[in-house]
Amino acid sequence: MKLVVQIPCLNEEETLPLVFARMPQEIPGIDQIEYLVIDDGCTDGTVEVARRLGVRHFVHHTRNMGLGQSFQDGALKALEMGADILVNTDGDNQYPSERIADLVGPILHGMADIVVADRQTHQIEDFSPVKKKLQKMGSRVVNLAASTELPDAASGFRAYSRESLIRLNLVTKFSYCMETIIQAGNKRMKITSIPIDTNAKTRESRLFRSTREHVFKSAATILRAYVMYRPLVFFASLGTLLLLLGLVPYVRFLVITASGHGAGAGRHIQSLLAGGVLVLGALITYSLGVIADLIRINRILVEDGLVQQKRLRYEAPASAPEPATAPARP
Ligand SMILES: Nc1nc2c(ncn2[C@@H]2O[C@H](COP(=O)(O)OP(=O)(O)O)[C@@H](O)[C@H]2O)c(=O)[nH]1
Ligand SMILES: [Mg+2]
Repeated sequence: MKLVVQIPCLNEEETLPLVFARMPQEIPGIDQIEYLVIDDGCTDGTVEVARRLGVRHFVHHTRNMGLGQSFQDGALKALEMGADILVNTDGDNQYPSERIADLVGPILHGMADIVVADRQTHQIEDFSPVKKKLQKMGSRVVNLAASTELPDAASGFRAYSRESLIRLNLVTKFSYCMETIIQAGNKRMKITSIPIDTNAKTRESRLFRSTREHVFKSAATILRAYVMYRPLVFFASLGTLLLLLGLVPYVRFLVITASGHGAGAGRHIQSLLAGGVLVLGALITYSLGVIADLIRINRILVEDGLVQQKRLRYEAPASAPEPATAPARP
């Protein structure tokens, strides 16, 4: 059983030694632990520091490509390295490396495909009350879209089984955290969570410059993932809302006309127009839902092909059957 611990890094020379200081050397049930650093266009000494710390495997980006792309490239490299389990942790020492053994436990015991560490954000002193609320709300929306019950959907400290890496196909470049959960949930993978305490903050998050940017980008990612997996629910809800809104002025117009005030009805032509536009909007939205659902079906077929390709590429071919011994000639 091989474990690959992956650390995506954007200029982490100062904190990387802290990440390795408590890295487990042995884990029961794991025969081999390897480390993989994703150099996401680092301009400091991250790579040299990592080499000194004993890292032998790297993915290099000549320029910064973002955390989402870094995760995806690292996951493919881990498959190439023959990882049975991949653990992702951050280079800023936010997560407790010494808990990796607990993180991989549910996968080792066949109880989960993905394990997400719960940072218990309500307890983190560095998080403002607004940030705590937003984290909770974000997790709730992700859980709704993924049919999961995870307390901390934005945590980057996770373990993935080899099978889950083969089946996940990510498309967002910005943040993979939410997308992996929504996709894994919709693909009926088993995702569990273990509580952890995070380490003291070493620096500000570089992923988001402000809370507003964080909320906006996360909401966009969740919405896109939701539309991708449940287009009919999304467009049918929106269409029905428009239809109901459109019926209000229509009904008003009909009531006025039916009540016999013919001259009055002529003055309510705006209601007819507003109703017409909204009902038309509803019909267009329903049609978009049908098209999006057809695209979803197409995506499933494309993904099936991708999964087969990954299996052929990364899974060791089953050993060839022994050649049958030729019958002895008389
Ligand atoms: N901010 C940022 N982090 C990156 C990028 N590529 C890789 N990383 C690494 O991703 C991890 C998380 O980044 P961080 O700024 O700590 O974001 P946080 O998860 O909000 O605390 C760190 O190990 C970074 O070094 C990138 O393009 N931007
Ligand atoms: Mg961080």
